[in-house]
Amino acid sequence: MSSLLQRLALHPVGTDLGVLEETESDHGAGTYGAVGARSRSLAAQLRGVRTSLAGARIAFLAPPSRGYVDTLLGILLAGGTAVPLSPLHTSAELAHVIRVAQPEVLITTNALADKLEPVREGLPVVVLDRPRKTVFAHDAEPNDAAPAIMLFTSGTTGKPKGVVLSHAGVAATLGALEEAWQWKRTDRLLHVLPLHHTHGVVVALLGAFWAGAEVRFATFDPKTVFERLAHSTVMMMVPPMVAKLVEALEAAEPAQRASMTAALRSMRLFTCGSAALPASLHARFAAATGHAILERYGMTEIGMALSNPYVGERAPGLVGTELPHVAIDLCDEAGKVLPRGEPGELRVRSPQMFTGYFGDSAATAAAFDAEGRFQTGDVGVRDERGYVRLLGRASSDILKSGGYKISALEIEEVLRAHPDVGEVAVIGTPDETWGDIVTACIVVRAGREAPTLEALKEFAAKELAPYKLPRALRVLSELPRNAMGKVQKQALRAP
Ligand code: MLC
Ligand code: AMP
Repeated sequence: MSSLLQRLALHPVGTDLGVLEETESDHGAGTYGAVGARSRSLAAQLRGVRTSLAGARIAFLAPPSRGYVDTLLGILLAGGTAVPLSPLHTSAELAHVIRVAQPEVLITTNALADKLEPVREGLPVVVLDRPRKTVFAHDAEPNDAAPAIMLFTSGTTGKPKGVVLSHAGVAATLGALEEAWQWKRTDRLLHVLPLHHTHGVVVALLGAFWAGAEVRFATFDPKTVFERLAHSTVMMMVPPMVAKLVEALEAAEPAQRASMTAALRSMRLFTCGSAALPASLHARFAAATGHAILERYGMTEIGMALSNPYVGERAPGLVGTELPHVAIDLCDEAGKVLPRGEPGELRVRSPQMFTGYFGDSAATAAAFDAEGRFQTGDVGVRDERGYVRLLGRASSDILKSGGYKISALEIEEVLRAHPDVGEVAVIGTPDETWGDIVTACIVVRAGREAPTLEALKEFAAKELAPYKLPRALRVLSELPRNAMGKVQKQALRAP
């Protein structure tokens, strides 16, 4: 059995509860034992659908819930590769993931079954809340090298690619974070992140399970968060969440504010990552709550790489130093390691490293340099203590908005089909709260009128998840191009 499964299966059966849904408070059905039993029953059923699941991808669409957790763990126990799908995604996006991942089976809930129907392509669908035939089977024995999870993240080349993480890779991430952040079985995680990206799935959810801690899901909104924090010890955020919590605190009347901050007394750790947390926001959060946020840096492909210390200075605007067993060089374009203080690209070696982009060995090979280091495309600089400050990304085609990585090219491809759009370039306009604001720069098609932002959004919403839609529109007479005809995005981004 892989070290990941051994660790997840270790928790005593009666350990209080794996997972609570937003509306639930009954603990009985949520012990690790109960989650384990339901996962094993699902795993057995999956092996009834297809005898050998070793290496098979199993895609699943479920809201943050026990059903999600049972399914994720069930797939891992059955020896399959879990491919989480997002309820935020359109049919076109789900179809893309299914086309790339080539799953053998789909799993969903009654409520979401209709969403999968148009994209299921004749694949068998297991519906979680319908009665199932129990099939007896032994646990499969995935080893450490076996693929565990496939997560989709945008490449510079357009549509998202499937990042494959092995059991060993995931276990390395969870082990490093347990050590660095002092995860304990007594922790209670308030989980507010989406469950189709590494932050929500690996760092937060599996991070808690690795420690045998409790997880409570909630939809992110400040009111709910302050209510739930009173029962929590750990919360993980992306920068816009920090901004919204700070705004809510600063806007509250003194008495109300006192009760909001009193709710934070049980908290031992707030972390933030996935996008840059402005130093000013770090300071405002600390002033309003007394908590210094621990900012860390990672990437789907490499896992978690840099972190501010749990004990020691959590420096605003910096992402800290290497997590255990991670090695990072700051390099020039040729891969030469630069002296401390000079900005360079972060290149990474890590036991957490992904095993490849599924079905795309050329992209996998291109992601590593001649020394075998993963090229992140992120540029940073180290201070005298070794803490890294991130300065931006090498590519203008990769945006980070709301903590989501977004491919400008994927949005351009969709907008180009709008009848009023002649040419289009999508850029990120810097914003304190959102990181990048997705901005469509268009040249109107000859003989047509300029579309409104709303019209473009409505058009694009048929193909793209809400978080990828343009939030700003600039209508230009032409796009700046170089002699080769390539659009100069840096020129468009200049104020
Ligand atoms: C929302 N709004 C935005 C926006 N999203 N404005 C600009 N840019 C955006 N991206 C604004 C709009 O005004 C919108 O109104 C209003 O907010 C409410 O929209 P919403 O859709 O209800 O927002 P909300 O659901 O609250 O979403 C915010 C969020 C979400 C922070 C909860 O973005 C989120 O969950 N982000 C997490 C992403 C994540 O997990 N990334 C991890 C990747 S892994 P209107 O009128 O426009 O609708 C990774 C590796 C690592 O990166 O290191 O972790
Ligand atoms: P993803 O492809 O969704 O895994 O996103 C990974 C990217 O998120 C990294 O390459 C960085 O650009 C960005 N990122 C993650 N954490 C931070 C952080 N703390 N500060 C700035 N950028 C970050």
